[in-house]
Amino acid sequence: MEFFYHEFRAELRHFPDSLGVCVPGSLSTRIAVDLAQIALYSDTICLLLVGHPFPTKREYKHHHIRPTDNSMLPDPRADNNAEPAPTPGDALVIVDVQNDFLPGGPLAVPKGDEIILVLNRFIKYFADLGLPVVATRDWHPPNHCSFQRAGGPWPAHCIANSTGAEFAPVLQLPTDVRVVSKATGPDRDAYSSFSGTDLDQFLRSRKVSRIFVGGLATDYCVLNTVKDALALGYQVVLLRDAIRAVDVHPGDGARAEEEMRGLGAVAASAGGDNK
Ligand code: VGL
Ligand code: ZN
Repeated sequence: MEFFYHEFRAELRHFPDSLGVCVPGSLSTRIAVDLAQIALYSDTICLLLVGHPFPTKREYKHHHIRPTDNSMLPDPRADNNAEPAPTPGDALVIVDVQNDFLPGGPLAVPKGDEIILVLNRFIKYFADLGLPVVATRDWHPPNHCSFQRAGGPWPAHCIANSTGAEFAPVLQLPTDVRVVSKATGPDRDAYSSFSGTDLDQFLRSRKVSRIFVGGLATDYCVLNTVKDALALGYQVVLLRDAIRAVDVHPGDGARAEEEMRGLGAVAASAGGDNK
């Protein structure tokens, strides 16, 4: 049971009303997401994977789900831990939720897969209100300057049109999602989704003044996207449950969050009611 609730703690906190999805961190994401898609419809898969069917809402209520790391706790510094409700003028910006950045990929962000279901909830929320949903993607040529083989810091990742560059299959993007590709030329990297793209233009054309940001990775593309957004005059809501850090240096993610908040980003936790 311990194992079960550890594996499902994010889902249990965010989706007590829905069926669970199995994404055990120990499996490669490519396998896990396929299973997850099936598991959306089948308690049997949960049973096979974790030895226990997904609990019903009633069972959930009788258990105390304890978060195992601080990032899952409501942030006492936030004015209001429930996420601000999206309204006209808001857009959802999902940063680089691509296979190569997920567990099993060459540049895997630890626990990156945990954000997908949280993002799906936000996607539905925004789509139902007719508000813009943007998905950005790293979209590199094979000889991109950020790759180690070209003298850069990273293993090759997100090569344009490869499977690794595809959005996570479980991410339920709306049909009218605005896809923004970045760092598409060999000579420049772009950690910010505004860098060398038409994202600012698009948001302005849709009269957006505030963006809700989630995705990967907290300490690189999320950080730089948020910094540019604030500099461009957008308000930013940082979805703390929907970001994960690479943490090349331990604490990078926490420092990035601190920096974004210091610059004016409002941090919101979807799980503010968790005890
Ligand atoms: C990213 C490292 C290299 C990111 C992109 O999306 O955060 N990180 N390229
Ligand atoms: Zn990259």
